[in-house]
Amino acid sequence: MNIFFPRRTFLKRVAISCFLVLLVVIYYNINYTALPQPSSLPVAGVAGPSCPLGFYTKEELEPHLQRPPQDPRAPGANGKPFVSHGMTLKEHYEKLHGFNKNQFNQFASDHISLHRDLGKDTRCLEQKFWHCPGLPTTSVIIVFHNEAWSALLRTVYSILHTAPAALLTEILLVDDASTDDHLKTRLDEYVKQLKIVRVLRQSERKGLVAARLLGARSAQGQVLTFLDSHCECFPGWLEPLLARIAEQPTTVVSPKIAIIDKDNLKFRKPVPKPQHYMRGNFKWKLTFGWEAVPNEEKKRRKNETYPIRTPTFAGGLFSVSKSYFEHIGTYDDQMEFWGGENLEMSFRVWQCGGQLEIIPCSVVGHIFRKQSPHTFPNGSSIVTRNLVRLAEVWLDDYKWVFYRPDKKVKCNNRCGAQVR
Ligand SMILES: [Mn+2]
Repeated sequence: MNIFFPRRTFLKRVAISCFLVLLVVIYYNINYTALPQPSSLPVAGVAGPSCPLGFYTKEELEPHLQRPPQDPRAPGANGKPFVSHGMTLKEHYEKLHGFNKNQFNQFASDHISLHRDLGKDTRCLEQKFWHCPGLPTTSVIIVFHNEAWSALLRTVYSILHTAPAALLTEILLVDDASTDDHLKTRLDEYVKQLKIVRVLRQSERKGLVAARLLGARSAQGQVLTFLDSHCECFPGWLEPLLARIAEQPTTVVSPKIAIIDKDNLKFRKPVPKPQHYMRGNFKWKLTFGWEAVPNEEKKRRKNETYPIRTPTFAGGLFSVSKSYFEHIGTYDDQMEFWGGENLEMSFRVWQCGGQLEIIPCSVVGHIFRKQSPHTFPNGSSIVTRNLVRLAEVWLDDYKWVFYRPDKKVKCNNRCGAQVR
C-alpha cells in the first residue's frame, strides 16, 4: 500500500508532493546559507557581534596630534598663499634654487608652518559614520624621492592632525633611494618621536610601483591609503574613504584632489556649491586626463556627499582594501619607475569586478607641478614599455587602437607582458 497517498485524489497527491518538495528545498537552503561562505573578499569593516549601534562620536575620531595654536598672520596660515616682501639677494637665490630642485616653491614651503590649519569643510557637516560595519583601519603609504623636508613633513603632520588615531595604524614613508642628506639619518631620528611613522628604504632606485609594493607588504592596516609626498589633508578626509570601503570592499576610492599652488602654496579649498566636479578619463595613446562629470552621472548622484564613479584615476592618492588589492594581484610589478601605472590600476579594478570612485567629502591637497624634477634612466622608453604592457595585458581586442596612431611603438622582447 502507498503510505503517502492512501485513497487520495490525483490533485491532492500533486499538492502533497509539491509541499514535500518545498520542504526539502527549504531544508537545504537553510543548511546552505548557514554554512560559512567562501570569502575571497573579506569585508574591510569590523562588524561583528560586539559592534555597537549608532554613529562614531567626535571623541572616538580624535586624531593622534592636536594642532598647535595657529597664528592667523603667519605665512600661508589658513591655506592662504605665501607672500614674500622685501626679499634679500640671498633669499632670492634660495628661492630660485629651491624651485629648480623641486619644481615648486620650496622657499615658500619652508616658511609655512608644518602644522598649518586649513579651516573647515562646510559641505559635509551632516556626514556621520556608522559603528556597524565599523570603519576599517588604514596604513598610509607615502613614497618619496629627494622630497623637500618641509613638504614631506607637512604631509605627515597633516595626516597626524586629521586622521582618527583609532583608524590610523601607521604612516609608512618609503624612500625610493633618495640621495639628499636630510632624508637619511636625520629623517630616521626625527620620525622616532612621531611613534607611528616608519621609514622603509629601497637601496636601489626602482620607482613608484616597486616602492608602493614594498610599503603594501609591510602595512598592518586593513586598508592601504597611498599619498604623494607633497600633500596636505583637509579635516575629515579619511573617514569618508574608509566608510565607502566598509560599505563596498571592492571600491577603490580617491579623495577630491585640491590644488596647492606650486608658486605660493595657496590651498584651493572646497567651496559649498561647486560648479562642477572632474573625473578621470584616458586617451587611446594611454595618457590620463580629466573631464567634467557627465550629465548621466550627475543625475545618478543623490546629494553632494554621493560618490562619483570615474573610469580612471590620477593614481597618486587613493585608498583600497588591502585584501582586495591582493585579490586583484596588486600592481603590475614589472612596470618600471613611473608612467601608466595609474591606468593599469584603473583597468585592473574595473575588469576584476571592482569600481573606482571619487569621494567628494574627502579632500586632499596636492602640489601640482608642470614637470617632474626627477629623471630616470631611459625615461621615455620606460614609459612606452609600461604602456605597451598596459595595452597587452588589459586591452584585449582593443590594443590595436593603441598601436595604430604611432607606428613606432613596437613590443620588443623586453615587454614580456604577463597576460592574466
Ligand atoms: Mn605628486
